[in-house]
Amino acid sequence: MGLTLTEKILSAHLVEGEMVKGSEIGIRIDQTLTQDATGTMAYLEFEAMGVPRVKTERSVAYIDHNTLQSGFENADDHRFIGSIAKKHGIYFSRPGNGICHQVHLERFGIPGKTLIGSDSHTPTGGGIGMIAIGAGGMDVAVAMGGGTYYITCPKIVNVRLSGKLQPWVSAKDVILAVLKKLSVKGGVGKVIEYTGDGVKTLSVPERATITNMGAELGATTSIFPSDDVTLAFLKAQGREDVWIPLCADNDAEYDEVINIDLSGLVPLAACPHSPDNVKSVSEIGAMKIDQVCIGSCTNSSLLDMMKVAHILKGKTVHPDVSLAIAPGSKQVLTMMAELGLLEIMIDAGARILESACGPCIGMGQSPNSAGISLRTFNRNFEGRSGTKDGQIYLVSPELAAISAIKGVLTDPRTVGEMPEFKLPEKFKINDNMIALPVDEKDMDSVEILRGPNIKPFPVSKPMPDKICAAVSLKVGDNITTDHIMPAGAKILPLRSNIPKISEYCFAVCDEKFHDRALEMGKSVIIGGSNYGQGSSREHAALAPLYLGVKAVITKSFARIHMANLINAGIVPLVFKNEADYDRIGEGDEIVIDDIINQIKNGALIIAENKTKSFTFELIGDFSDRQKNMLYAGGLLNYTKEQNN
Ligand code: MIC
Ligand code: SF4
Repeated sequence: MGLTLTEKILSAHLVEGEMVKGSEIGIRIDQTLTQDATGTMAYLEFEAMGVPRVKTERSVAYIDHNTLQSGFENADDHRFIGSIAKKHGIYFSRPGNGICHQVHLERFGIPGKTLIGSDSHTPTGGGIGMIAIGAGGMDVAVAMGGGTYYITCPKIVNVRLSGKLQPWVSAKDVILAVLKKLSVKGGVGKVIEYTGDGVKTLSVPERATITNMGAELGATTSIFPSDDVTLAFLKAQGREDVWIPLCADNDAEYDEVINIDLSGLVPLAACPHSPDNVKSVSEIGAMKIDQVCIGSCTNSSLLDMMKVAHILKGKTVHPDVSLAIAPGSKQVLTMMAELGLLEIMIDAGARILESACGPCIGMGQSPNSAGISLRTFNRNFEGRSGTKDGQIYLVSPELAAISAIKGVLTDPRTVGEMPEFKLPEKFKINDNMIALPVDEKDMDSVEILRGPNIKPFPVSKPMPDKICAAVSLKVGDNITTDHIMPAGAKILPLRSNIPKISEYCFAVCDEKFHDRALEMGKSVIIGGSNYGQGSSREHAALAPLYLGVKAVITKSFARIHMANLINAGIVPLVFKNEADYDRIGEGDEIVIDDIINQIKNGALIIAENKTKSFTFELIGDFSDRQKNMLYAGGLLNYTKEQNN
């Protein structure tokens, strides 16, 4: 039997376990990336490991999230990350150079390599045939130190593409169609592998849009083959030497197959407040809009900007609409200037933002009250835009641009004939904003620059014999890390200060949670299904840790968040019978006796609701490594134990 592309790359990097689906495997990591909102913690953790020099083939630290500097905090964190990078062998992409995933694709990604990043949209690299996975900062720190990265050996879903996209229908519509089919939890434990004749009709930026937003499926990652289209892209980046051809064998077997005829797709939009709440533009109708934002790691490539400029040319943004555009990288922005696209956009009245995440993470451009905002981004969780009742629709750049002109949601197919948008044969290459690290022999000369905002991370204790704690919070299904640990302009600057940032923990769901949890001293959280979906931010585990949360009991977990909880030493447990969820209320006292042995035995874990006098069963589906981490009280303690 032949192999899938995923299996080929994973088995070439396998260092522990066997390629048995559902079991834990350890893989070697070739490249890592961090961004600034998760980076400070990741580098503090890397420092704590005492490894002088990163052991990966390439590690890059990007500054792209916390670019709104309304106080000293973000700038201090940038300096800290820059100095750590310089000392320990990490390339440093300076603020202004662009969004990590866009820049990494352009300048560093290599087909067939493994990449983990402390950001959930790291799978963007799958657009050029990498196994690129989002992870918690601690896992990235370990990988930088040469450690193994562990995942559940994934099931592989084959999305077979046939046909060709109709004019003005976009790669964004492909991933929205997949989200509609699979939902935000449909990808958990799976890799989405794209094959079929339709693949060759998609350019690398289009493929990257699809793999990027595959994160919203909860998938481990998504991947495209590396073919002539990949070669042309790498050649245009002056990096053809890193290209290798890669694809699945013809007789590869998949766990699931989904057929998509690209020719049959129509413009789509993800409606508030979930990326899988997908409707066609005609279903939604000509809705009046207030704002349009174009950019983010999903749709900020030069190709996207070419399409947008074509639509905006000679027009003016509708008087009732604000249009903001954030190009994905310095390379994209310079080429936009060179090709005259920037002038067209400025002429049309677009508000040009710096090459960074910007409004995608609530760093400015929050919409008006109850405002309807069309965004080319990947997440529309409630409140993420910074306006609690903002109504965010996720759409393609084509749809966003034409709607900005018309003032209402408009089908881009009404624009008229679509010219052929060809990517240039050579991109403008200037890596002057990527600072190189010093040689190892000179590392002592580099001083680490630490600002007062950087506080040590909370230390967890080894697992107690018994968990006996009351429920401090009960939440429903699909709770995102934006609920658990919100981002945005006000809170993001506190990413290096866990005591302070924890004041906002779960504030979206219950403003009193922080005070209550602190007062209780120790507690348990009850959640619904797909708990912790969304970002990779380990702050969504570190803040609860700081607030004394000992266990989180849910109907199911999202992958990265579950790993982050274990890394933090918080026990993630799943109801055997989902009906038990309804029988537990806030304030109920939960007791799990002899928890270490119960976990060790690997069978069902018996817990008791002391307040309501009943017992219930929980699943603790952990590998031996995860069990040991939990006993030790998290990954850092475990690593220290191992080193001793
Ligand atoms: C996001 O898109 O939610 C973020 C902000 O990029 C996060 C990382 C973070 O919270 O810092 C992600 O996707 O992992
Ligand atoms: Fe940045 Fe948004 Fe992409 Fe996250 S999803 S990396 S915030 S652009």
